[in-house]
Amino acid sequence: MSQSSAETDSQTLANLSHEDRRFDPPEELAAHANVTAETYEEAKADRLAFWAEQAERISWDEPFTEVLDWSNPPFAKWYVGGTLNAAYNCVDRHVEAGHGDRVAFHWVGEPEDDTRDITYAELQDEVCKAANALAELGVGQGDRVAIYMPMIPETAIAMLATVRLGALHTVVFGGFSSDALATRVLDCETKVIITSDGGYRRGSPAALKPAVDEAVAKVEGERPGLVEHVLVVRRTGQDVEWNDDLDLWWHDVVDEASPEHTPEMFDAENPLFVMYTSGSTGKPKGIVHTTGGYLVGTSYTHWAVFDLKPDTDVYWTAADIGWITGHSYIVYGPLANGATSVMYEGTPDTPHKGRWWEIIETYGVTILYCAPTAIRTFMKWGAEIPEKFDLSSLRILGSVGEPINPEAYVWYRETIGSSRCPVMDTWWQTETGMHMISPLPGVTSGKPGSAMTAIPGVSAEVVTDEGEIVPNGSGGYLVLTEPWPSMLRTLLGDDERFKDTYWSKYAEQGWYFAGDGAKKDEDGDIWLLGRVDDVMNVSGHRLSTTEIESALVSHPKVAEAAVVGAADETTGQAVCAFVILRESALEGGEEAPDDLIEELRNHVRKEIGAIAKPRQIMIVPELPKTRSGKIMRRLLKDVAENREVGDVTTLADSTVMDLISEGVKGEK
Ligand code: 6R9
Repeated sequence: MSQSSAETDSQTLANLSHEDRRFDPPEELAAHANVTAETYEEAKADRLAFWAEQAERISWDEPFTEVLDWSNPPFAKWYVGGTLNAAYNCVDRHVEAGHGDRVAFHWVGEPEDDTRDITYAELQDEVCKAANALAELGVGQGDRVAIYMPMIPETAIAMLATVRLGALHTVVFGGFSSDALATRVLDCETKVIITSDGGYRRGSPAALKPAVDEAVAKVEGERPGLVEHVLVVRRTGQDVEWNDDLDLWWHDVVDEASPEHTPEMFDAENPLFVMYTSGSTGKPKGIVHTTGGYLVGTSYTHWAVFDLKPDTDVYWTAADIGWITGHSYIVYGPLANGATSVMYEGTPDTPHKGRWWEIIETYGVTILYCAPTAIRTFMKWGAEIPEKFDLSSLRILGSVGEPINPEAYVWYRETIGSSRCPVMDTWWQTETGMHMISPLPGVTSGKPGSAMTAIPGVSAEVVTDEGEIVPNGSGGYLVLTEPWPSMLRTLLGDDERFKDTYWSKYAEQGWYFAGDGAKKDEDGDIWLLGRVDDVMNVSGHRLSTTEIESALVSHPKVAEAAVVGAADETTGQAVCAFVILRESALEGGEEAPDDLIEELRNHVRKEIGAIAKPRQIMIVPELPKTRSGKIMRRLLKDVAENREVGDVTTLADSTVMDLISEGVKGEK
């Protein structure tokens, strides 16, 4: 690291260490926690023995003979020789154990009173029927199935049916464009697409099938005959175009199929699914996960980090299945653990802004897991909305996707968690498959804004550019120093890019490069600072977008903030901030007065230092976000640098950029 960035790091670190709020685990929770402090020591003493022990939560047909084969790094093999079936582990075995009547999903459709409770026994029937239907369509081991669906039970059923056959799914977020779908179908070579006529969003049916038709036409142009069948679930009842050569109604083929299906057992390393994530450049990366290690990793972390008690907890990941969070913590982790979950189809403000809290009250949700972007939105709407509901069933809160700003953390804990529920800030990635850095609810004294330490069995470090481990109180890059069971195995069809992207920077040390900036505070706890490519360089000082955003969000009038570095003639880059005000701050009138902007600029100066004071602050109504709630700073940078806005295909809502560009033009 350069001299100047080191100085900036110590300056900002000094600022971070002003965060002296600490939240101890609730006594009652700690007394009965699934994981205690000793587990860290045990796992450290013998990491592989620890992961061998965790594998016992999974049902194996053939036992594995070796925990990890790392003879050809970075290509890992976990649970060598073991055989299992993922769907059997998530469904059938719970029925066999006498839990057939337990609810697997309390499904909540967006239209009010459109709900469905699905027990494990019912789920087993549905998955078996779908597996029989897919097998009939020619799907077998190694084949790929694309799933482009709203948040309905059939999405999880389709995933489980696919993997039951040893085939792979690639779930494409229903908000993505037909282009994004076509690219993934081509790259993944999927022979079947499972979709629906549409789903409910913001109070009305939103079509999905037309995007599939467009994607299929595009794919046909490049790879005629690649897609053999399109299976369509009827959800909204809206009209759809029908292609007799390809299209089949789910209810025609699945409902007719037999609910008996004997699962075949597959090798632990049989690929389970491909999930695409956007790289900073080039085409999306197809992250490949395999069966045994992924199931062990997701079920262990779901049990440990959320202290899951399957008999009594009602668990809710309020996220989309089209994001890795949905794969690991709506589908595989919770089902492998035999948990009862909520699955919600719609948006948080339909038909009213208290919808989430109403769901928690209705189902007695005990564990809530969501993204900081949602929390900041709720802060913007005001505490009086959740305060109208009974949230006393909640006992643990989770956060994922971005660093959670200390103010959002405290608001979440106090307003949603009645100052009682610990907040699990979970750092992980599509690539890691499972939680990697997180507090544990019965062990850790939480610090708002810090993801704390690697969980038992995981080894993370913060290192310099040159690969030196930084001392406490310093920043650098986050690396994972040992392999873990649910690690990605490769990028689909591109071993070289896999090695280059993750393993080449610290090839000598054999570390996995996560692409995130991080700091260790004086206690050695880890603070995530955002993607490395989001780091700005202002007059030679390296500044983190996350810290400036947190400083802005700590101002009482600010709900959300996104910071980018825009080209600047004198300073190289300059700090540009896009800010959404809280509803209460807008009450005085529509326009944001100049003195408010000045107040915010000075607030950042006071919180972090003069170097971080934004050159420009733009008040906007919305921010561009991906399906997982990550702000697409690249697009804001285009606005800040007065450029044509780039590719918006991975935005959850592609119209947002028009709103922002309009607003900003109006302001100048
Ligand atoms: C699960 C997920 C991965 C990137 C990751 C990091 C950011 C996720 C975070 C976090 C700070 C957390 N990220 N969780 N940053 N604190 N608790 O989000 O996967 O979509 O692949 O994104 O998200 O930058 O590198 P994915």
